[in-house]
Amino acid sequence: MTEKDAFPVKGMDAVVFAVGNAKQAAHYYSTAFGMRRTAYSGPENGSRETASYVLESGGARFVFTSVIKPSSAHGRSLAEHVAEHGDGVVDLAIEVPDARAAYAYAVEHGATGLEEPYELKDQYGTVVLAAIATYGQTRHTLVDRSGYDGPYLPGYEAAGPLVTPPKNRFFQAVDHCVGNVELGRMNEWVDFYHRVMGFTNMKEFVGDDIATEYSALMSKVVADGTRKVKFPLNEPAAGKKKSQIDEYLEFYGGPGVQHIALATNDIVASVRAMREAGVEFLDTPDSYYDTLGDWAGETRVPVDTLRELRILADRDEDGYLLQIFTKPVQDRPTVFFEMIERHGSMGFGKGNFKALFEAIEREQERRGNL
Ligand code: TYF
Ligand code: FE
Repeated sequence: MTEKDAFPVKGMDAVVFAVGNAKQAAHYYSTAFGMRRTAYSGPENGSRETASYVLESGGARFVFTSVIKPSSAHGRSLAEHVAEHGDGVVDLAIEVPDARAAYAYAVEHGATGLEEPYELKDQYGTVVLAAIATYGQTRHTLVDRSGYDGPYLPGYEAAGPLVTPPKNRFFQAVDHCVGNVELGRMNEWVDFYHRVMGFTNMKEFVGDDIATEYSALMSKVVADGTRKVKFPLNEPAAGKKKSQIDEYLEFYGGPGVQHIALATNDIVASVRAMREAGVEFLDTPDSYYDTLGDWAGETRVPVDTLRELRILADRDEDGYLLQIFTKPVQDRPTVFFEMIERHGSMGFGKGNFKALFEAIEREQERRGNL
């Protein structure tokens, strides 16, 4: 970290989803992703307009909100978000030590302010929040919860798990959150995070060499100084086939969050449990595993187990990682998840792009979108 970080962040605060039916989404993420509900806000405790379920897995926090009966601009805009984009991410909320300072810095450096700094208070204390716009209709709420000791935010009540949680959690943190933006606009958004949040590039990027060979995407990764918040940004690349990013943009109705990567300590146990619970993962051809050992080398998991579960492996000069991608988790071919187990590598699985993108294209073809 530099001596004086212009835009200090503590980490991801929450990934907030607007969905058609938060009650059922919360159940899915409880059973299929092993998450436990920790807080709730709805008509039973004074929120007439929206119902929100807060689910956690270690340090990762997801919030699922749906509109019960729109009665304010807030409710109408949430309902519109779901109508336009389907279930999706409305907010990548970032925890900061000082939300007022963070907001002032961001707006001074060109961010669009959506919510001026404001306070929420209840018996557990005070939270300071502010919000700025990012790509599409996605926002970053800046959250200072240092003066608060409650279940999530003032207005929420503590609530227990919806199902018996698994003995071992499936993941313990959000590793990175990926945005898809329009053709030709990736660099603008990279600049946005540099300017507005003082983020810097991580070394992994996917240029047009890879993009055209695999007909997929171009990608750069920005991160805060401590590398706790990592945001890859994709734009479509024109190749032989329709880019997977174009398919997303078409069905999401514009830019938005493409995937959330979840850090796990035991990808084998987690993927087994998630498969058993009905989560669908992208398939990888057997041939991938025939040569995997030659270039990825030894990992803690035998190749036969990686093959059985269709887990990918990649290695760079710092170490290796194991990863796997779910299929889209709603009917629209939009948002999906990644499970990632890192052993030294700070990369994003570049060595797997060919196998991965071919798998994604097989799915695109099945949907008739290629
Ligand atoms: O976050 C990343 O950049 C990696 C690579 O559709 C990736 O997970 C990029 C695009 C994609 C799936 C994975
Ligand atoms: Fe990823």
